[in-house]
Amino acid sequence: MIVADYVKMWEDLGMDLEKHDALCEVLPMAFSDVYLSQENRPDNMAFYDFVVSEIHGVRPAELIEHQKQDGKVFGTFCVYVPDEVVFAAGAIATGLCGGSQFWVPGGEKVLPKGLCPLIKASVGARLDKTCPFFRIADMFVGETTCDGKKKAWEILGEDVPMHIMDIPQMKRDKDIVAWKDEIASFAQVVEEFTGNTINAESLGEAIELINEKRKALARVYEARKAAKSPISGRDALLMSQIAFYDDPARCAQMANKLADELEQRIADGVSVFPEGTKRILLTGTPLAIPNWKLHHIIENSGAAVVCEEMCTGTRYFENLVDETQTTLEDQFMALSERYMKTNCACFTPNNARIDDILRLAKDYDVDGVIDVNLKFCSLYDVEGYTVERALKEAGIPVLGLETDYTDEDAGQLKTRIGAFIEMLG
Ligand code: BJ8
Repeated sequence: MIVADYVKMWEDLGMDLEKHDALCEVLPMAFSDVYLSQENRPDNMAFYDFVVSEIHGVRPAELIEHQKQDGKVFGTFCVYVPDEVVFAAGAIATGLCGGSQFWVPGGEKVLPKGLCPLIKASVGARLDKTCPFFRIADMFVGETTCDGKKKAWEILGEDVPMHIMDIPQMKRDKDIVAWKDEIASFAQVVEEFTGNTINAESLGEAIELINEKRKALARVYEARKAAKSPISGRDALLMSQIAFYDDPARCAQMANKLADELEQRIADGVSVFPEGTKRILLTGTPLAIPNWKLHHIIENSGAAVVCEEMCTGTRYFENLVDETQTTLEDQFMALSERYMKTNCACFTPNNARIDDILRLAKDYDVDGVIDVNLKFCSLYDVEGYTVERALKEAGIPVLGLETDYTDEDAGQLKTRIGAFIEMLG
């Protein structure tokens, strides 16, 4: 990791350098273990390797440069928050979900231990001053998706300007309208905070920008459907994770380059896995960077992760926003319609997620599904019952797992995953 040039920047951000050094020491080791040990990786993964090697340097420096030009940065935690509105006001949106155990103890200083690690890590990253992204964001945008997040925002809101979006819990017509109104209110907040006006033209451009990113990510996923996998699950996950905070135009460009290479690999019959490798669909709670634990274990156990029905996966890019609307009101509605097609367990009923999982299992021709739950996420935990029942009824082998960010359960996970893969034949 090249850190020297960034120390001054981190100091200026008020970061705890000593603690941050500890993170900088472990991350490259973990990355090299999970990623650089792989063989025959696509050449275009070099970009993503570079981003990780300077994870707290390059993009934070760009965001700070944007702020120097009077631009604002909004930090978000959920795929329902419409980035389009932020970019339409000349601001930048960046994902902030924490995916490392390193930040969890910091979160546990103010939150109960029995809470999902994603929330604890996100709060800890801010309060412990060990992540530049959490220092840079001028405003945090929370949502009322789950109880843990909803209450954690109250604590984070004491430390940083916070706007909360009130997300409906059902998807009736009136809920789609309510989310449209919530998006319109968010647009007002963004306008006031940035001092910039959002009009139909700027919002239309932002809608196209984010749609292009979705299409590029979708191309990479499309390539993963090939019988000979041109990319490992780990590498595809890394692309998805980085997409949350990279510049959207560059994200689309790099994902398209990667997709070009993968399509060529498919044409040439190149695979990163031996013939007959079992294909796994992962479904469940998101895997925020640098949470690579399950992919690493699954792929080291002789199977391939070919798709993730997760927010760090298909939920992030499936469905485009209608680009044909020409008034703000209609564009807000188009945004609401697209975002409400995403199927998170925070909604009830959530049958469409079951349909998604069955569809993806078929499209990606999987041999089995691993349903993953982050410890203490009761939404996905309860929904696991319906997910696993539907898969069994469809004759698709399924393994339900619960885990967190520690390595404490790695041995047990290896045993269970190994047995599951063996059972696939
Ligand atoms: S759309 S999955 S990003 S809410 S934080 S719900 S894991 S207990 S992250 Fe999420 Fe939006 Fe839904 Fe996706 Fe559970 Fe943890 Fe809550 Fe979580």
